[in-house]
Amino acid sequence: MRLETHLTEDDLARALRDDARAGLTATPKTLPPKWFYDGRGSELFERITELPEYYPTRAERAALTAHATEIAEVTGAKTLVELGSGSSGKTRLLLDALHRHGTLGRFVPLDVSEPALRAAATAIDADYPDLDVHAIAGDFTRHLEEIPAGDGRLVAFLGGTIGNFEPAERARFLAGLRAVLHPGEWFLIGTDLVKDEATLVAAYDDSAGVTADFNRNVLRVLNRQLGADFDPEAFAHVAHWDADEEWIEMRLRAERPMRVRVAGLGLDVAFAEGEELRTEVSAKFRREGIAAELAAAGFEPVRWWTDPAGRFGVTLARA
Ligand code: AVJ
Repeated sequence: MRLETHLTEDDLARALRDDARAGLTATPKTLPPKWFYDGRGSELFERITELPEYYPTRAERAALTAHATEIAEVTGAKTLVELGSGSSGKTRLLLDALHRHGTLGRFVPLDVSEPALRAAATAIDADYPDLDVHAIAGDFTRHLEEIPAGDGRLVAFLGGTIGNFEPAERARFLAGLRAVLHPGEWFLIGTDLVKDEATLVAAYDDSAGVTADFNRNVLRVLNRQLGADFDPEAFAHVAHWDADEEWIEMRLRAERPMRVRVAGLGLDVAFAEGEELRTEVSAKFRREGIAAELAAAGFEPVRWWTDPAGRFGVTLARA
């Protein structure tokens, strides 16, 4: 197994400082969701995927379980690249199918959380002895060029993580990915689908409060990494469905007026009572919409599947 790091501590620290300064001085205030995922945040996310209300993980797994063999047959992939691989749970469905198909030689997980990446890559390396595991600690908005060269690559971007991008960023990301692939290589993309508001909001505001804890975790990350003095418990978790944008927004609402010192930025941030800090957008998709966005980026959508309940979509597209 090989683990290549494109994220130095310095790099990460600078990126967090830039994001925090820009987001906390903007109106309305925002923070990008990638900073949720320190060790504790990654664990909280794993717990989210097991919550009764959080259907996307199970729904995507159902779709992949039913269609992994077909994915292997259609693509005949030699290398599986996984962007934002996290714990790589669903990846095993693809690895198993490609392995049975007899074409697979290499697995390339890419993730911004090096501890999570190392754990997942080590486990897969042990369980698939004849697979070449080449892990990349990197940011899929910046390090797509670091994907090892080759042909017969299948890039998987699962979990609905593409929903964290706003439309313009999404177009940029898809075009950037298309540019590093050769014609005939493959892209497998998981997208959560538009559905009734109650189901969507419950998935982001579970009764056990795990998502609320996950949301507040970004404040703990800023406290630790930037010497900030946020009181996470003074912020209420908000999950809001924006029907025009067709995305869920997670926010943290200041329950009282606050002045927060961010020592590492030399910055004081004032919150009015009730003021909301946006911490995530999670866009929801429709079949025609994602197909059109893929086509605009130069991909040809060739297969579409959902789980039996039609909650989550998986598109296979050819570069
Ligand atoms: C990992 C980005 C797909 O948007 O559903 C889960 C993150 N946020 N609960 C999602 C998340 C709140 C998740 N993604």
